[in-house]
Parts: sequence; structure tokens; C-alpha cells
Amino acid sequence: MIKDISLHVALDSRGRETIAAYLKDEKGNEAIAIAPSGTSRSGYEAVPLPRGGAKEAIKLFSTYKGKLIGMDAEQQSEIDATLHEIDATENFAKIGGNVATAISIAAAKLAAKGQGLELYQYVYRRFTQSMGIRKTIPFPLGNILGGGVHSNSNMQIQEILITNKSKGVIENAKTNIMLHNALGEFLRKRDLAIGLNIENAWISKLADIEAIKAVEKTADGLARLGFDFAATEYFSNGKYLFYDRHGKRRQLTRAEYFDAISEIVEKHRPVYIEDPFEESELESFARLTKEFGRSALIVGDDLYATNAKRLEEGIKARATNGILVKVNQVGTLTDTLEVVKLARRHGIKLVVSHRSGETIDAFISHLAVAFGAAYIKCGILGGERIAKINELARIQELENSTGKR
Ligand code: 2PG
Ligand code: MG
Repeated sequence: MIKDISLHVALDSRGRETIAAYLKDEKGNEAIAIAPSGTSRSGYEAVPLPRGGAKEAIKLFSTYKGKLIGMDAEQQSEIDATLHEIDATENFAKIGGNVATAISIAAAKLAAKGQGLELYQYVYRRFTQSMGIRKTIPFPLGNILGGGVHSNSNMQIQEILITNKSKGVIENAKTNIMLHNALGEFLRKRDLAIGLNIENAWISKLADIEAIKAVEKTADGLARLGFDFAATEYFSNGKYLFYDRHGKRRQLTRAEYFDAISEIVEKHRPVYIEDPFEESELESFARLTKEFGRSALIVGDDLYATNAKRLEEGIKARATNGILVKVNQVGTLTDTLEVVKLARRHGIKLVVSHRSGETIDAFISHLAVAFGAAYIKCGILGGERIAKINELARIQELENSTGKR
């Protein structure tokens, strides 16, 4: 039984305010969760904090928290429904999606503790096993060279990512780190390095195509490439500010841009393609998935915003074969589980993701395992990113030692 809830202002890795929720039960168990925050946010996402920011959100919530006290932490859907009821908007505009996320995840952690289980075991046994999901250790997917709104450089693509199939989480991570170091050296030697961005990916002077080539050369045979285009960020007035066939940066029509993307995919053969088009262009997603869906996971992030209604539309249009999952895009674990269930039913692969504004809370490592995710997108370096890797490695060891993988 939830005996006490206290909310606190916490800082994320960008130094911006977010929410930490501390929950206690009557047996003395405690659970803490801190909500991450995004920089390139979808128009379909929950509002992270209400006007007035974290302090205002906490003040507002304090008048309602009595509604949650006395509830059973295991009643996840009732707790999450109460959060929606208190908020009474479509997108948590009143109490803030980060308040909802922190409480919702902390409640699941508290319930897990009450049962003496790890969070991933609890989520799996209670929610996802019955969906026909098998718990899996996902492959880490890491941002090595950044552009877009994360970086403020010449590069339009938000993230060039790498992933490898070394055996074990620590070996996977070490390969990514080794390649991150190697790319840094490559860039520095040529005076092309600017620094590191908010996810600790390199920022360089290279524009997109040259940047892809640099990563390709570095990764050669050791890792496969992925891209998060976050294309909504460079789309305006019906056009994409991108490169044409001749490598010239200009405003491209949807048709010209589609050709440019196809060419990149054909040439560089990524295994992972996220948000190649702006977040309402379902038909282009569907066309790309039809052409390249066999060799690459084509994933909607801003496109779906971890929202079951959006995913349903995507499934109808056969838009993608993958979805990015970020709890704070939708605000609660229950809403997230709805997405997981729908994806599972339609053979859509899951990728559980961090945000650019993270903390050392590693709940996504647990969710990724319990959701049977193909990948966990959690960056390569930095304490808040490594926290996810370490937690995933610990889970892998637990699973290996109990032989229940
Ligand atoms: C993304 C994420 C994480 P943000 O677009 O996938 O890399 O960025 O958290 O800024 O939305
Ligand atoms: Mg994205």
C-alpha cells in the first residue's frame, strides 16, 4: 500500500529541471524514479512540465496526491488512470508528463520491491509474459556522431548510431566505446572535431554524407550503422532542408528528399533507420519500409510518440517495422504497455530508448528486457548512459545465473 509520495526537483544531464518521485509503502519499502527529458520532442508527446516548471508541477500535484495514497502499488493501471484523471488533459499538460512518468515508474519499482523482485522480473511476470513476449537482453545502440538540434553543427541527421553483435552487454559496450574513441582520433587528426554533444556523441565539422563516410570507415566490419534522422526538425513549409543528389544542401520537395534518403540507405546499408521523414508523412515511411524493411529496422519515434493510437494508424498504413519506446512521451507505464502489446500483436519490433536529457535512473534497462526489445538506444559514454549499460549487464548476469533466459 502506498503510504507516502514525495516529489522533488531533480536535474537531468543537460542541467535542466525534471521530477524525481519517492514512494514509500506501509512496510517501509521505498522506490525512487526520475523522469528523463527530450530535446527534439514530437508534437504528439506529453508535455513534460506545466508552465511554471518543476516547482509549480510539484506544488500543483501536492493538492492531489491524497488520491494515490492508500492505493496498492501493484494496481498499476488504477494508479495510472488516477494520474490521467487528476490531469484531465489529453497530454498531461496540467500536471506534466514527467510528474506522471516519475510516479508511474516509481509505483512499479515499489510493487517489485514488495514482491522481492527486480523491476524487469516484475514487469515481465505481471504484464508482458502474458502478451507472448520472451524476455531478452537487447543489443545496445549508441549515438557516435551527432547533428541536428542535439549538436548545432553542419549535420542535419541528429544521430549516426552504431551497434555490434559481440557476445555480452559489456563486450558490446566496449566495442562501441573503442569505436567512439577511434572516431574521435580520426576527427582530431584532421582538425574536424568540435566536441561532444548532449548525448556524448561527437560533434564534427563534417556535413552529413562525409560524416556517414567517416563513421563507416571507423566501424568497418566491427559495427553496423544506424541513423536517427529526426527529420521533423529540418522540415518546414512542406520541404526538407537536406542534400540533393549532387551533395548540395537546399530545400528539397518530399519526392526529392525521398530519393536522397533511398540513396543513403542503398549506399550505406544501415540496419536501423529512425524518423527518416517528418512525423506525419506515413506514406513515405510505408514506401521506405516496403523497399528496405527486410534489411533494416525502420522505426518511428517522433512519428508515434509511444502512443497506441498513433501506432495503430502506422500499422494500418504499414508505415514501419519498428517503434521507439520512451515512457515519458506518453506519461505512464500502462500507456506504454498498451503500445508494447499492440506492437507485439502486429510483429512490430521494439526499441527502448533514453532521452537526450537523462539521469542515472536505469529503469529503461529493465523495461527493455521485460518488453523483449531488439535494441536499447542508450548512448555510448557518460555516466547517465553507462548507467543503463551497467544495469543491463547486471540483469544479463542474473539471467545467466538463474538459467532463465
Ligand atoms: C531521440 C532522442 C534520444 P530526444 O530523438 O531519439 O536520442 O532525443 O530525447 O532529444 O528526443
Ligand atoms: Mg529520435
